[in-house]
Amino acid sequence: MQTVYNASHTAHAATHEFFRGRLVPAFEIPARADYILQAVQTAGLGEVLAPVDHGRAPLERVHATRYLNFVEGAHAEWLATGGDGDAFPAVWPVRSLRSDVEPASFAARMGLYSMDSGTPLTAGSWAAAYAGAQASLTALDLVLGGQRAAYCLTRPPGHHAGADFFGGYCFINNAAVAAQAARDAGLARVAILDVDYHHGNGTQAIFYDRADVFFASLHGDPRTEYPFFLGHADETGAGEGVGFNANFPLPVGVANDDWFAALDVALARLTAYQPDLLIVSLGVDTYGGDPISHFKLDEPEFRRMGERIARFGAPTLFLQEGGYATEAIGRNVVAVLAGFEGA
Ligand code: Q9C
Ligand code: ZN
Repeated sequence: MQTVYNASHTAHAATHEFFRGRLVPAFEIPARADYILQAVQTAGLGEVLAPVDHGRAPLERVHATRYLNFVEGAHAEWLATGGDGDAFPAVWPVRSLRSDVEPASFAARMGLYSMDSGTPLTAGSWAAAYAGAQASLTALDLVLGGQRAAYCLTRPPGHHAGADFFGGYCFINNAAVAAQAARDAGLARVAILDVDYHHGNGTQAIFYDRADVFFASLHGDPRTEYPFFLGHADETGAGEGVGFNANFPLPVGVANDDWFAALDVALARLTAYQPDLLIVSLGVDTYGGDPISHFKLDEPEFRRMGERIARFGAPTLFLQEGGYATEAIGRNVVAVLAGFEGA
């Protein structure tokens, strides 16, 4: 399997993030991608390619123009208005407050365009996220060109980012950009399988009222796990999209066979959908050793995951999402990809 590697990921390097109201050392760090790249190369998974620039138009197909403009210029604005280091939001337009009028204040716009304070906006966030979207589109091209599968190695991740907000370490929703690009290339039905520990709220929201992109997600129950405010089982789609969204919230502590039982149910739903392409939001924060997540998947289960996804039988695009057990992340990601290849 070929890997498209976003080498510009290093531009996004936060030292700290807010976690449960405290400033702590950042979890979503450049070393994550370095470990994965090393594991891809050590395993001889296949060629490693650079992203090809597809421009901004594919991003505009899923994100609001005013949001993209904001993220692109945000750090410079932060510095120009007296900030230093990384920027964090601190105020949000919650219920009863207006989000239709864009405020002039930079602090207010940080809140308008975000969902949490756990996502540092750094000097290189836009450059890294933009290049990551391009890497996703390049990996999609490989699959559209006839490859059985391709892997996009990038950070920051994407699945929490909505049409007009960042959060959960995410700025541009790579899975959504790729799914929309696949639709625009003529594929009739695209399925997104999100196996990251956290619910992919951004991806779900972007396609919630559409039948042409099916979103299925296995994740920690939002009653106790981030992102808390979306990801329940009764979210089944809206309008034309009713029946094309499937959430499988699982309790803290879920391990191997229980997780795979839920995967079987999710894949059965997608089998009935008969997608032309499967996009996997590949977070490996389901690993038992993950420092911020609470499932208990053992290392051998990641190979099993790849084998099971291969048996689904669709052309498959793997996109990197979470996974914070930094030293294990490379082994776990490559186990999924090698399992897929070997099946
Ligand atoms: N007190 C991904 O795995 N943690 N994002 C927030 C709240 C955010 C994870 C903690 C975790 C985001 C892509
Ligand atoms: Zn996650």
